[in-house]
Amino acid sequence: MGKDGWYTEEWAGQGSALSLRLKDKVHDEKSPYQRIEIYETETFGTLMTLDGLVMVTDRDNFVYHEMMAHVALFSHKAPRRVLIIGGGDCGTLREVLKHDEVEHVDQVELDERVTRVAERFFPELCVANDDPRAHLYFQDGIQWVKDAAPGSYDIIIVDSTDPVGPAAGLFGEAFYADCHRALRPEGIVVGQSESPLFHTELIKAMHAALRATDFLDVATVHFPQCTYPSGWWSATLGRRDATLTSFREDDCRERSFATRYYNAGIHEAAFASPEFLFKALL
Ligand code: AG3
Repeated sequence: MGKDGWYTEEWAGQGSALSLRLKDKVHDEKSPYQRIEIYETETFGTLMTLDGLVMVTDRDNFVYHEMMAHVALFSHKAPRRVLIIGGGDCGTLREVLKHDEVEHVDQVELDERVTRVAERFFPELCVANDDPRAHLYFQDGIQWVKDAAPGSYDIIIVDSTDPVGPAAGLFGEAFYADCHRALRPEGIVVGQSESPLFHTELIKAMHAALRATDFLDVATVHFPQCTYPSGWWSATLGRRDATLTSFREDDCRERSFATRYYNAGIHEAAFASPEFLFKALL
């Protein structure tokens, strides 16, 4: 907490930053993996940071979590078995479990403390943690996918931090090759892929790595995320054996659960590529 009562995340090399006005710092710990801090902000509710980077605020996390879950799940004709790598705050898990056809979810988060802290300070993100379909493991997700039996999952969601430190391996070819093997035919891997504006090269590299590991179709979806670098965020999907151009539109329109950002119109619109990115990905 800065002396001036603001929390600021500076965006290295981008000459810009995000600041949120704070009411209070309510938690600060060093886990074996990282520093976990919780603040009460004036207008964004509770804020969680990991090693000083914004992960979740009450006010805008719904956009990210809905896009990480529903785009992939409605793109698949029968998503039954889902793997979430990371996702310790459990917001993505909550969205995945809204789908009645999902029978089994493994969530593999490296740092158990992130989940315990989320249970205390973001209880609404953790409401589904006791769902009998949810299985929480606290270990290395890269190793988990390496060890997974071929064809274990329909969907793999990589809800990670930035591609530095332990998360770096979640953006590369070796990891995607393991995902390809762990997925059933027509399975989908989706990973958070940073800012289209600030991290174009990363998105380019993810597309190349997914294609190099035999994913038939690769696409990036876009959404606003006002507390992440540049305020504009993305997720990149790779699909085995099928394209990403259609989705279960009727099921999506008639879904039995509430969303606040995602709907059928957003699903279609989110795949539209800005011209600079389209050119970068040619
Ligand atoms: N996923 C974090 C995206 C990275 C944010 N980067 C940053 N603030 N520099 C967050 C986990 C949400 N479940």
